[in-house]
Amino acid sequence: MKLWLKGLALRALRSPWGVCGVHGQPPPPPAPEITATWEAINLGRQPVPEYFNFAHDVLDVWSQLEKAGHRPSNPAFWWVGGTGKEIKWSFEELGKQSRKAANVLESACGLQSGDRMMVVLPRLPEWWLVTVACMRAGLIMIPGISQLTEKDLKYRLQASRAKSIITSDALVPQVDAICHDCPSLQTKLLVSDNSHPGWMNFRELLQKASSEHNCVRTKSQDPLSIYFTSGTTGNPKMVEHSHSSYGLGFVASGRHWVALTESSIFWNTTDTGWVKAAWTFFSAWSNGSCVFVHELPRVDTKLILNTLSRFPITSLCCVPTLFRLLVQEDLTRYQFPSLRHCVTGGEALNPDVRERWKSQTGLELHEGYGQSETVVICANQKGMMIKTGSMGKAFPPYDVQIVDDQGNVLPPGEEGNVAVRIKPTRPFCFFHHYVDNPEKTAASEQGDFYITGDRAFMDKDGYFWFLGRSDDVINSSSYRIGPVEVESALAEHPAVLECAVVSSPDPIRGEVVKAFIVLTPAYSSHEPEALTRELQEHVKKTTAPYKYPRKVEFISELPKTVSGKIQRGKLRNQEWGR
Ligand SMILES: *[C@@H]1O[C@H](CO)[C@@H](O)[C@H](O)[C@H]1NC(C)=O
Ligand SMILES: *[C@@H]1O[C@H](CO)[C@@H](O)[C@H](O)[C@H]1NC(C)=O
Ligand SMILES: CC(=O)N[C@H]1CO[C@H](CO)[C@@H](O)[C@@H]1O
Repeated sequence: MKLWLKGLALRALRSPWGVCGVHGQPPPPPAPEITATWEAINLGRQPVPEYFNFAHDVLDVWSQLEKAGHRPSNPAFWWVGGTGKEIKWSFEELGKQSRKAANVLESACGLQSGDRMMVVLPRLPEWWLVTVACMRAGLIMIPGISQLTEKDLKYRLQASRAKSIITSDALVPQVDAICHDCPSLQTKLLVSDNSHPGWMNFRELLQKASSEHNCVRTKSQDPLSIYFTSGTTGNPKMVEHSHSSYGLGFVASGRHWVALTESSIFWNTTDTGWVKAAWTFFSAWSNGSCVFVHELPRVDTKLILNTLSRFPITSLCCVPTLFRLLVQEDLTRYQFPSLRHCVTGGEALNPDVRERWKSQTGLELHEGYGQSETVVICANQKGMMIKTGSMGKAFPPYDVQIVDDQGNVLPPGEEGNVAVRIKPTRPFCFFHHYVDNPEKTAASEQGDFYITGDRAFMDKDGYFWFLGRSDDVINSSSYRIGPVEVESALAEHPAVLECAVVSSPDPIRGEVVKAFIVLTPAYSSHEPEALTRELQEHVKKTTAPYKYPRKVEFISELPKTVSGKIQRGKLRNQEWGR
């Protein structure tokens, strides 16, 4: 029996029971005792162990706890397909399947610890298996969305020098078209019931693979994953996270923001390719919760609401734009008998959405904030007083401040950069660096802080108020206007289904506020000029008058990312003819 966890200094895990639960050994310590240690590490109260691997040190531990009856009979993973087919795995089954998957990656694909692998799959159970298998085999996983174009794929494969890619039918033609230009790519794995020449069939290989596998012994700081994150200029950057940053960085937020317990069933509707998809299972599985997934072939509000009422889902996370669509439905026609706790993040939550969700379901919406480079750094924790429109307070152990461009801390009420203190000690849950890009890494730091690139202010009670990405803030006659405030004001008007606010050129003021608005059906045939004036007056009354949109355009749909976030940059470029 390997005692890798020696370095963890965990009384619980250092017991002879260890992590392997050998027959005849004393019973494992109670689960909360073990998870409390993980939380203590997350909070910086205990040192990060030298070696850490989430598959081995968390999932396999839960497998043992489950066997010992220290966990309710919930599945660990519950998948519902578009046709209604269901898959449920216990931690033990997840362990077995992911060990087989690790053997496929090592034997059939010849991948070795430290190799990089691109994983581009829709919400199929294999995504979770391959993710865990990469940890077991020590492979560095590079997630991507299924909507990637040939150009995107080529850039990502070349920049990352990935040795293998696993994807589904949809992307086969694109990969085949560019793989000759990607010399590092040695194997292509397909998750499908069909076969394609030049591709290995993952499902067939998985069936035949052995379920015996020795987890690679990874150091806490070894790379776990690389995420491509797009800025507004230049090529996407590669954000590298380590085994401990993600594996131990979500314990506390899972407990206190998502309020998960071992009997929770947590559904996060966001796409797997979206960079932070893994957040969900790190927070859920570290507390022994169940990860619920619906294949959701398309965004369908009725399907989402039906799923919430049919399945015993206790905890829900959707992006704010999706909650905005859900509250347009008549929610009184549905009952969500198990739902207890709802969270949101990824973009700003407009106050009216929170109020409408709450009045119709009786449930609070807890907003959290973080980015691909970090973990959750601000949140409205369970039980905290929520101020409508604020993204909550700094989440422990992070020292989040508003700083100027030189890294000086600004007083409450002043707008500045959202920043996290990284000196003298860089929080271990932060990204390591931008791969192959030391200039970018250096540019993200100012003084003692990591600069997120978002603008906000903090009030005297320590609550943060998001204004927008730095590039999204509008500078009109030297007045600084955050798009989010204007959007939230507009959103309160019954004519507005969705909206996005960006800067638009103006000969006198340099820039002015422009609103792109999608109307609710009841208003879609209103006279546009009268409606524009009505909306402008509404904003002047709701927020400071200088923020009103001088330009308004009604459109049928807003540009969005696959994860449903509004792409203001696209609209802004269109305005400025870029
Ligand atoms: C839900 O998933 C999205 C992206 O996949 C992620 O950004 C978000 O943090 C997740 N939410 C939680 C509570 O884990
Ligand atoms: C805002 O625009 C004015 C000119 O209209 C300029 O002088 C000022 O530097 C700009 N401020 C910022 C923060 O870009
Ligand atoms: C098994 C376990 O550790 N459960 C914990 C999950 O998180 C809650 C807090 O949200 C703890 O109270 C439980 O002990």
